[in-house]
Order: sequence, then C-alpha cells, then structure tokens
Amino acid sequence: PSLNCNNIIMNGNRNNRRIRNGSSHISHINAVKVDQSLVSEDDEDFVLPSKDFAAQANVQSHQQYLEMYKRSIEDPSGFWSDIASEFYWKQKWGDKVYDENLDIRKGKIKIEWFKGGITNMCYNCLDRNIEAGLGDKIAIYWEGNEPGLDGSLTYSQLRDQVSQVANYLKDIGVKKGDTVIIYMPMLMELPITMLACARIGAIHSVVFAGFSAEALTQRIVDCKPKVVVSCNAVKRGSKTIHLKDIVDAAINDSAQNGVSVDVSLVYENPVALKRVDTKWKEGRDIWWQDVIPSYSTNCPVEWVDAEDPLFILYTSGSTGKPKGVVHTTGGYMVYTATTFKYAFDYKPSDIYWCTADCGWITGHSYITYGPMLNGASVLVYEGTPNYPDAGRCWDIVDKYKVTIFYTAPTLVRSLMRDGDEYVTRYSRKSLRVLGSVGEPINPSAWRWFYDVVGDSKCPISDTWWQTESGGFMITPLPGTWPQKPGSATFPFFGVQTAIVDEKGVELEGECSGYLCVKSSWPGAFRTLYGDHERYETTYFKPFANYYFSGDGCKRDKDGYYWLTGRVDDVINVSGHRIGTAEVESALVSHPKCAEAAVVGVEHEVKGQGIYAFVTLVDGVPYSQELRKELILAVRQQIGAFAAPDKIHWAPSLPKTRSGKIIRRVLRKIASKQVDELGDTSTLADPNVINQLIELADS
Ligand code: 6R9
Repeated sequence: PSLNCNNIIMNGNRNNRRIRNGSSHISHINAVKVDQSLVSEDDEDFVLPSKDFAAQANVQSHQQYLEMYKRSIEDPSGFWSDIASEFYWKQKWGDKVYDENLDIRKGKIKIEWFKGGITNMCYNCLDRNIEAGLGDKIAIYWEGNEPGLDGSLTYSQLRDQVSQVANYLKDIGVKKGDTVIIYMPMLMELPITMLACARIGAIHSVVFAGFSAEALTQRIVDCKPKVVVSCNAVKRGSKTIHLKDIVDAAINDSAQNGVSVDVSLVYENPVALKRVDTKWKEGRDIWWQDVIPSYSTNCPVEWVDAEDPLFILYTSGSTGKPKGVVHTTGGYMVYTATTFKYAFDYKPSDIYWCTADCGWITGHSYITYGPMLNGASVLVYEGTPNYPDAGRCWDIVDKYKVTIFYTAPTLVRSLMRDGDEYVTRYSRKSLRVLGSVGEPINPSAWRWFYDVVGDSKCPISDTWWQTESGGFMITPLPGTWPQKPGSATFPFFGVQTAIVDEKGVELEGECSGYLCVKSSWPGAFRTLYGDHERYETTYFKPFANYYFSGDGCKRDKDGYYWLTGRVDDVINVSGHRIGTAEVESALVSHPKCAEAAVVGVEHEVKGQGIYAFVTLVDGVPYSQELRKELILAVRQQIGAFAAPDKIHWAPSLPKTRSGKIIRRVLRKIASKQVDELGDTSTLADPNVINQLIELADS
C-alpha cells in the first residue's frame, strides 16, 4: 500500500531507537511509569483514578495488569484456554489452543484458535446465561427515536424471539454456512437476527442501514445471501428513511449482476411507514410480523467448530472494492467477552450503553456479542444523539441509570459545541465508566468528556481497535493506572504490539512509527471473504512477519501509546472508515468527471472531512449545479456519510512523470499549508500547483 508518512514524521523520528537482540516483548511495558505513588497530583500529563474506583476494579493495579499481561504473552495457550473454559463447549478443542503463521515468506498466512472445539455463539450468549439464573434479567432495553417509545426483553424472552427467527430461517432453507444479509436500523430485531443466524450456524453480514443501494448491491453480489432481512422504513431524528426502497433497488441490481435473492424478509415499522404504503413484490417479500410469531420459541442450536465463520463485515480499504472481513466463532467469542469485561470494568449490576450502530464492528463486538456473553443489560438506541435536542443522551442515561457509556469522539466534540448546559441539566450520577472509539480523541474533547459528562469521576477507556481485530487491542483498564488524555494507554492481554520503522524494524522505548502486531490474538480476523490473497498482501506483506494495522503510532517516555491516525488511503470521518478510492470511483462515474483525487482534511467535529479534487471532462464549465451532482453521485453510490465536504476544481492534478498522483501535495493544498508543499521537483508539470491554489475558493 502507499504509506503516508506525514503524521509519523510530524511526531519526530529523532527519538526512535531500535530494539536490540533478545529484547523482551514486555520490556517497554515493565518500564512504564504508572505506579500511582510515583505520579504527583500536579503532574499535568496524568489523570489519576480515584482510590474508591481502583479498590473495586476487576484489575486493581498496574502490578496486577503486568502479571496477567506477562502470562498472556509467555503462555498464551494457558492464559486463553483458562478463560475459554468458562464458556460452554460441546466438545473441547484439540491439542493446540492456537496455531498461526504470520510470516508470508514461510507460506500461507494462517490464524486458528481453539480449532476442533465445538460450540455455539448464541448458546453462550443466551442459553448459558439463562441456565446460570439470568433468565429474568433484562438483556436489551430499547429506546426509540421518539422520546417515550421504548421496550425491553429479558434473556429468556430474547431467546424465545431469537429461536422463532432461527426456526423461520431454517424453514426457508438457510443452513449452516449460508450467508444472510441484514440491513436494519437499530431495532431490537437487528441483534435478534444476528443471534438467530449464529444459532443455526448461518453467517450474517450486517450492512449499515446508511449505505446506499449500490453499496448494498456490491455486498449482496459478493456474499450471495439466501435472504435479506430488513425493515420497511425508519425515522432518524425528524427524517423518514425508506429502507425497503433501497433494498428493492439493490435486489434488482444484484439480479442484473447474476445474483438473485429469493426472499426479502421485511420488518414492519409502523411508526415510520404503514404496511399499506409500502411497495411490495408478492412471492419475494415477506412481512416479518406475518411469519415469525407463528414459529416455535424452541430452536435447538447448530453446533459449529470454533473456526467456522460467524460473520462477514465489509470495511473500506485502499482500493474501491470493500473488504469482507471474516470472523470465526470460538476465538472471537472468548476475545470480545474478555475485552468487554476488563476494558469497561464490567460488573453484573451495570447498565451498558454503546451509541454505535450494529452495522459497524463496534455494534457487533460491543452491543451484541461481548456484552451478552457477559450476561449484561444492554441499551439499544434507535435514534440520533441530538434529537429532539443535544441533551438526549443524558436524558437516556438518567432514564435507564446507565453506568457504562461508550461513544465516539465525533459525538463528544459535537455535544461539546452545543454547550455544557445540555449536559448539566441532567444528573448522570449513575455513570461510572466512559468509553471512546473510532478515532483518536483529542485531549480537549477528552477533558470535556471527563470533567463535564463524567463529573471528573469516571475513567475513560479510549479503546483502539479495528474491524479486523474483532476486539480492543490497546485500551486502558479503568481504575488500574493513571490516564493521559488522548492516549489509549497500553496493549490488552495477549496483544504484542510493535512499532516499526519504514523498513519493518521494531523500535524500542520512546518512538514513533507504524503500528503492527507480532503474533495472533483470539479475536483476529482469519481472511477476507473470497480473497485470502488480498488478506495476505494488505496486512502481512508491508512488514514481514507482522500484522500491519494501517495506523501510525507513537510511544512516549512513560510507555503510553498514542495513535496518530491512518497512514494508508483510508479516511476516518466521524469514526467511519472510508476509502479514498471508493469516493474517487463514485465521482468519476459521473459522465462529466474526468479524474478525481480524494484526501482527508482536519475537521473540527468529524475528525476528518472528505476533500475532493475533481478534473472535469474537456470543455465542461465549473458550476454549483455540477458540484451538487458530484456530491449526489457519492451519496448514491456509498451513502450520505461519505459525501465530500469540499469539491475543489482541478484543471489537472499534480503527478509524477510516471503519472502517479502526488497526494502529499494535495493534502497540503487541502489543509491550506501551501508554504509546506515540500519537494515538488518530481512533478511532471509544476504549474499545476499554482492553478490549484488559485482555484481553492472558487
Ligand atoms: C473499532 C473501529 C478502525 C480505525 C483504526 C484507527 C481508528 C479506532 C481508535 C482509532 C485512535 C482509537 N481508531 N479506534 N484511532 N484511537 N481509540 O473503529 O473499527 O471502523 O475498522 O476503524 O479507526 O485508525 O485503524 P474500524
């Protein structure tokens, strides 16, 4: 991949030191200054956990973390099999707890955990907890978009509903290993359908219901589902979105591409759209409410191998084609459960709320699976965080007495802009742990989240991880050590992070470079659906014998990790990953667009915004109208969340003599740092730059 070293160089390579022979993986962690007694109250870098919190925490000291971490690295088999034994296995795994090859030079990349172990994810989330006496505990609290509209399900009720859906799916011929696409808003039926698939060994692929028909088509064509499960419409804030129209269009387009979907199961959401007003195709379309309730609430589980796939989740990469990240059952189960428990200091009395959507990995691992494996009460919220006003989140926190609140920096920054009043008007006294995910959280947003939302008493778990990692990789363990605002702190158990230089040499101590991982962890993705070669070349080829995350990272003098953002062609907009190539291909699909180059620019609320340089076909004049059409093309092909913030007309693009677009220069122009363009001697035509600068505001 083309690596963008900007963010790394910014942080200075001068301090980089290379690891010498025989240096242990955990040496840098041992050297960390986290002993609370060594940190003085007025050391500005640190925020100390309260003694009360620490005293009740699942991991109470840095020493305890170190002991556990050390064992997890020195004896991964023992560490993880002890934890795995707490789950239900129909049959225990074979001799090897794990088997891996991360070195492409030695052959095929392979990661396996608990192979030969026979289990079921849904059984472990529901039946196991019910048998342990949690049948009457609330599994899901559901809060609708409109205040006042809500519901809940106990673990037993949830199993009944999951079983009905599972029985229906079996009845229409969905078998173990078949795929099911789920395109639904945040109704309880979304996690219900995920669990139903898991129960019968079907592979779900949830597509975020903000994706366009074309994006949905692309995914249908790639994974060829037996059925698409959706909903007729949803209200988000004050807008009504007709999801079924999008599904219909995608199913039609997929048929044109040779993939037919025979069954479209549609949940009727009368709050948004009545049945009679919904377009319908007899024979293919089935109302959820017409069939599901008639099925038995008893559905025996399909036992699967630990390495059988649980789901495919598409994510953006550096080419236009989304990558189907494949997670399997056993390792993912053990890993999401364990990370949830420790990173949020989970206790059975907690009420947990994660504001993500199940359409992203965060909703898979930390709304559905991780929490339910722990028997937690999870809040599922259908609406937007600022509807009807910017106080909605805290209204919900007070209503359900939420104790753990997990969200994204973009939401924190946007609520921060709306003012403290919306927060302080609510009590929020139930809160005890806060969490952040999706992008680096800037220290000022961190402080506001900590001081205003958490009343300076709730530790913040800034969790760094990825769709590919399945679960948290670098995260604080709340209450365990002093925090530094903006740092994700230290690696989780079993995670052997390495910061490497551009040659792939591991750096030691205080340094900055590319963030890699040296050996597998149970929650790691196993392949890209239908394209193992792309899996190997994208993630394991850039640095031999390492998994490469695509992120830049620095480690400070105290050993804390600071993520500095993507170093590949991926932009992170409001915590959503968008490939520059995807946006470019949507733009050039417009008949008047000859060429496009997309870069990320800093954005006050979204973290990064999308900035597109567009060259028009010869003779086509610039116009506001055309600008709108181009943005519309992106909305239609990807989704509204990927719409460019800026279209910059470009008579031509800066290229090398071999025709490669020089993105480094475009990034500087986009961020108005034109006096820092660097070496432009490789440009085929240096005049291009002046033209671009002149057109910046037109
Ligand atoms: C979970 C999720 C992954 C990319 C990742 C990184 C960024 C996520 C972060 C963070 C800094 C954090 N990222 N969490 N950067 N601090 N706490 O977001 O998965 O959608 O696959 O995105 O998001 O750049 O590489 P995904």
